[in-house]
Amino acid sequence: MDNSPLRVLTVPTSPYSDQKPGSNGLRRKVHVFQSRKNYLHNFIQSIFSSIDLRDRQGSALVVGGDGRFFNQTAIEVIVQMAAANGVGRLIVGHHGLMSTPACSCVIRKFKAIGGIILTASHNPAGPDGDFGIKFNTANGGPANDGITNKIFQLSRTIEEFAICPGLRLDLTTLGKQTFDLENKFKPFIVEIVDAVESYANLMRNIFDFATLKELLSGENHIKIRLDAMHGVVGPYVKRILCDELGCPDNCAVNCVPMEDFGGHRPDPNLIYAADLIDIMRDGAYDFGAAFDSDGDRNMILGKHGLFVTPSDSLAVIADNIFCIPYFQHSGVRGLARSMPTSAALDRVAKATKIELYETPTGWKFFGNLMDAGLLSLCGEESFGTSGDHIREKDGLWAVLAWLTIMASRRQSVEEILQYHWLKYGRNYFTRYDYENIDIDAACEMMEDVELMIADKNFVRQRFAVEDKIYQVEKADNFEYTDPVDSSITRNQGLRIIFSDGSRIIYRLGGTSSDGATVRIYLETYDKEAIFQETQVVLAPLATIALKISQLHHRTGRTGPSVIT
Ligand code: G16
Repeated sequence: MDNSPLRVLTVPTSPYSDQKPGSNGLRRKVHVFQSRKNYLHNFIQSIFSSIDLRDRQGSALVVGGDGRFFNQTAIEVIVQMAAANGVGRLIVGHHGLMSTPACSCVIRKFKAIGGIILTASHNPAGPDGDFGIKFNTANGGPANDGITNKIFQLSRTIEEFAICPGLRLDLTTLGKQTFDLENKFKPFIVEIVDAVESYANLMRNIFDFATLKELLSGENHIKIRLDAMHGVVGPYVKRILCDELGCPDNCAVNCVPMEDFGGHRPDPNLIYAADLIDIMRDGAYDFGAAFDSDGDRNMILGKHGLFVTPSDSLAVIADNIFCIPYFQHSGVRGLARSMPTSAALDRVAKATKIELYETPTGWKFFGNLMDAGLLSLCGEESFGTSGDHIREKDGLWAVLAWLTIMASRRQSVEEILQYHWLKYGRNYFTRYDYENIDIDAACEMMEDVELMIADKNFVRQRFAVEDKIYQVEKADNFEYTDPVDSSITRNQGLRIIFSDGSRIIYRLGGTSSDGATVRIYLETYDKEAIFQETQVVLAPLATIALKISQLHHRTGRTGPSVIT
């Protein structure tokens, strides 16, 4: 065996102009990473270069991914580049796998300077699918705009990258591996960790596992069904729900992570998790949930596949927050939702006199509030919910929160939801997604709508559909001033708010790798009529939204690709 120190090379490269991270990281088709020379290397070098060399040396960095196609290849490159870029120690998930919430947990546990998470989240995978790279900072949360802009600027001028091509890592064995590098005094250390155990430990300190065990496997236990959609969260579900809380093995399906997620899109919503809803329809299960590929998103279902909108789920957790032991100890400092998320949470905040924050879409905005001790629970309409135990959204945490509430209230999902609507009224909410739209057409639509709503006569304008009349009270392009550092984030979605509180919001999605995604968010509130059909209630607003935007006419589409 050759024990000579590994060589560190500096390799010349040419920059790309399109490595700007979106809502959460850089997401591109796999073939872009494979076919464009050094596309991966350039972005990874830009991440390392964005961290001061003194901060890199001697400190730890976490690496893991959702196991999708290209995960292993990328990890090999990242390890070789981390060694060459002076990173003191790497903490890598066993087999290269780590869910996004676990990564946040591990960054915080090891006091790392940050983490690189390989995932394109709910986007499809495989050789024809997507790959993605996220960079999280020392607080465990997604890098803020200042940092991602710096990475983007570096990627546009990069001339070389450093790599240690001879470094070979064994991802299958837990524990430390050390490597001697040429011209370096200290060895480079890689530690392969059991992220599932670190995460399970955190959950044991947040929830009362004895209560949950009674609910899930005691004498009068409920029946649940969890769909990991072949993403990375499967082993976490198995270890916590089955091994520890006593759920039967067959309650957790699609728990083996696969490179192509079994050919399905790992997106926990009414369209892509339709199998779970179908199976639950006959009433055999009391509770159901699905997760996305990296385990940060969740969809909550009650008996017969009753769908709990993420906005309602957040409001219900907020209203019952003291059922959760963690919050009994820590107290609740503040609640937050992203702007497009329904105002159901606002009603709970008002009633409980807890401060509420409305942030732009993207989990990174919550992190600042949490670090400043202002925020305890937050969520987004895009199936994200979490507390301040980490700095990411956390799918399995949301499931354990719901199960804790069910155990504490001794009620079903349906009873809990109905009680909530009776108490607060109901915020009907839906989202229309138009995927893979021509980028120019989408931008033109947004520009035209912005011009239209900026007209001083737009406010007070009335829109009538059948017997419904809506009068505009306010219209703007949402802008956020961070209460902690006063940074301003502009252009976060066009809002039309009517006098009865109903809203139409237009926003361009920031997570697609192909064309543009136009999202239209519709919301209306009813204090009394809480049992209506969401799509029926919101149909007039949808008509108005399409009339204002002329979206179908502009794009030739006849309807959304996904309705949530
Ligand atoms: C990411 C962010 C979320 C955000 C979502 C929005 O989700 O982490 O905070 O709500 O994007 O997506 P879009 O910009 O397409 O509407 P994920 O789960 O894809 O990382």
